[in-house]
Amino acid sequence: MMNALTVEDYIKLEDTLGATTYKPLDLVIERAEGVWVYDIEGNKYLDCLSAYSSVNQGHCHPEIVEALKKQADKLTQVSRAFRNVELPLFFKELIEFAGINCVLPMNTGAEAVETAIKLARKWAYTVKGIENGKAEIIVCENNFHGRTTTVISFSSEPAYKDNFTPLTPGFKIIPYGDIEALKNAITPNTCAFLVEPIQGEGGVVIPPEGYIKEAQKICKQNNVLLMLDEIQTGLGRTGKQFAFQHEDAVPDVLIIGKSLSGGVYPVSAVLADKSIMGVFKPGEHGSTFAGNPLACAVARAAMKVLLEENLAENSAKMGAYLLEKLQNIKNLHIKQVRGRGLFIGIVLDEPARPYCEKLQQLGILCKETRSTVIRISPPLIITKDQVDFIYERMAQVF
Ligand code: IF1
Repeated sequence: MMNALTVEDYIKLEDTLGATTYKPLDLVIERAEGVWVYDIEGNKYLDCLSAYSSVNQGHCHPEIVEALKKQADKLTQVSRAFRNVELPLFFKELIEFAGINCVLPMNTGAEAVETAIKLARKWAYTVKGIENGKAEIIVCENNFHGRTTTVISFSSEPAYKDNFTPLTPGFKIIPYGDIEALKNAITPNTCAFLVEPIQGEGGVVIPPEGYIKEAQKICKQNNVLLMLDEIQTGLGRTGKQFAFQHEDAVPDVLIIGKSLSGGVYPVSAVLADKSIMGVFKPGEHGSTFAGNPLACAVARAAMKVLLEENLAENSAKMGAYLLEKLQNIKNLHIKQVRGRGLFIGIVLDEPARPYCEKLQQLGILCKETRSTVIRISPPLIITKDQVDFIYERMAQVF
């Protein structure tokens, strides 16, 4: 009988056999439930990353796992060459959930962003009347929309795009949160403005009040599609079902993923009014696993949990409570503590990694972003006592 593998054994295996595209904290997790994850040494941690906001409903939510198991015993995948019972029901429930009347299902967030880019370009040429090949999409500095080649083409982060040339043309980068810059960047060839309502990877950057509403107005005036990437901010994370609801601004194209499946299965989607989505004709876009019955069953359960457990509301309440407590921590290295709902960033004037490593020793898992920001985004099911658990350890470390 082989001896049980140690943490070092697992790390060595992973690092020698796998491509080194990550620098993870050195703990080996073997199970998780709710806000808690457990490593192979029996240590217990409160997850303040929520797998990059893909387990807003908490790890292994019983209702979502149950939906996966039941569907897995019945029908997992048939491709879109045929129809299935789950897909139209998923469409119906997602449209009711988001309030936008047409859905194109995909698998990962990046695929949904790519889909939105193709949608905007086809709309540019066949509806707006832009000369073919000339469509421009405006994006923001410090954006993060995924890792595929076209998407990294408009990243402002050298590490994400250097050495992956030649890049995809047709994108213009403007400063985030700057309405004048948006106005000045629009040309007759502009077909869309793609933006995160709050920049996640960029360091939980919250734009000035009214930015999205203003952007919507300018886009409407110039016949430009407002495309919101809510893959990370959506599904209750910022204290509303979608971050755009903080400003009563509705996007022309909404891009979601991550917690759309509660972290149980890759599910993403693009929503747009039929007058826009209608530009896609049969055979022009697709994906083997997109909209498969297993994905649909899981996503339906994940949305049901968000609604039944009022998780957006809990995110708003617990987020405000945690933000207020964190803002009272006195430490000369803390430049700012900002956030909306349970989407919080502690901005330091020095590397955040050592703080994350100290927090790990105290039973808190969080991840630095942009090297000096500690992102705090626990599952939205978190209780007041668990928020106190986070705060006490944060205060201890600082
Ligand atoms: C990694 C970041 C977070 C996203 C937004 C699209 C996507 C993401 C706003 C693409 C994905 C993930 C990707 C993951 C780490 C994580 C991340 F640090 F990279 F930026 F969350 F902040 N739009 N974000 O946040 O969705 O294709 O991954 O399903 O690549 O390391 P995906």
